[in-house]
Amino acid sequence: MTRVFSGVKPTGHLTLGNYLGALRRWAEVDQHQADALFCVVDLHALTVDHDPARVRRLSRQAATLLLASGLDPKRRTVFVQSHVDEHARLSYLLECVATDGEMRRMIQYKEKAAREQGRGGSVRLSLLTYPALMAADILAYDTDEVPVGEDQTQHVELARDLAVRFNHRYGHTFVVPRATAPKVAARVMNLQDPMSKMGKSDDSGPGIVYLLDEPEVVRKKVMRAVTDSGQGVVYDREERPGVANLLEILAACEGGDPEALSGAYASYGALKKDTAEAVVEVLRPVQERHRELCADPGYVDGVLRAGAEKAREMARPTVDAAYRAIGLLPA
Ligand code: AQP
Repeated sequence: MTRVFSGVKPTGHLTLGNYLGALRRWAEVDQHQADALFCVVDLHALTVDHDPARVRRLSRQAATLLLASGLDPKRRTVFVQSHVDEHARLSYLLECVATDGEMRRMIQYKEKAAREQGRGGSVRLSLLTYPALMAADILAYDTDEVPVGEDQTQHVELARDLAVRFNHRYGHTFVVPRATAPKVAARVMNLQDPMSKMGKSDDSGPGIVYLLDEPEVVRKKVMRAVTDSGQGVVYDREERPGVANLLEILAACEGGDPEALSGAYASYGALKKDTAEAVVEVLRPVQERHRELCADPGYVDGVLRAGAEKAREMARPTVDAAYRAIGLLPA
């Protein structure tokens, strides 16, 4: 059976981008077709300035939202990264295989480093090295497929390169993974700035739909989305990014094709109204389930404990094999 691994960072409240680009597909497709692990990758949240209490809160919220999105912990493994030591153990070995140059080429590093510097802050070393930790997250589980949004494909490519290099130098140890992206909504854009990704650690609130936004807030954000001054509803990602984004969101929510949908609308207003309602309807069951789960925090804790135990057992043999292969004396 195909092994799938994917994760979400507790760096902010989860967004519609996270849901359409990742969580929904994990719940509706991946967990049924594959032996899948889903992880709250909390160590990644420490790569930028953070408040410890907030990271703890967001980690629990992210785990709860994974379950609320439909991941079934009886069938698949849902856990928190820092509960399984194998990730950090393997990360160091992969740092010894990666090069400084390839880490510095990572787009997320360049963007986030520039953002930190722009705010007058300093750039943490872990922001540069975290793709090695992400590679460890993936490779520790003999992962075949990593379902991610478009923004993460470069990191999965790096994990592939590191696996191939390690296997070549030290003998076959890792499965070489590949990224898979959703057909639509692989990159949901910010409603106020359709040239930028809808990201959860972004500060521009009105352009970001959060999974836990009330229906009225969702409607307001979608109705105020930036479109453009062109005529008619046309699907063109380059020239009409705002309209294309709305069409993609609508298509992802209703299961259609953005280009075909564009023909059904004569005005931006009608498109926005239908998109807003479609988003509200997609989020409704997730929000209801989230409310139920919040009433029983012991259940979520139990799921995460059992998930970590299972994940540890799965990762240990591969990580131990990597320690032996690279030349470390067995304990
Ligand atoms: N806008 C998006 N469209 C489609 N997919 C997206 N994903 C994220 N944003 C979009 C996918 O969601 C999964 C989890 O994402 P993540 O937690 O690794 O990171 P993020 O949400 O991409 O992070 P932010 O908000 O940009 O800021 P940071 O990095 O600081 O948290 C991934 O599969 C991702 O592709």
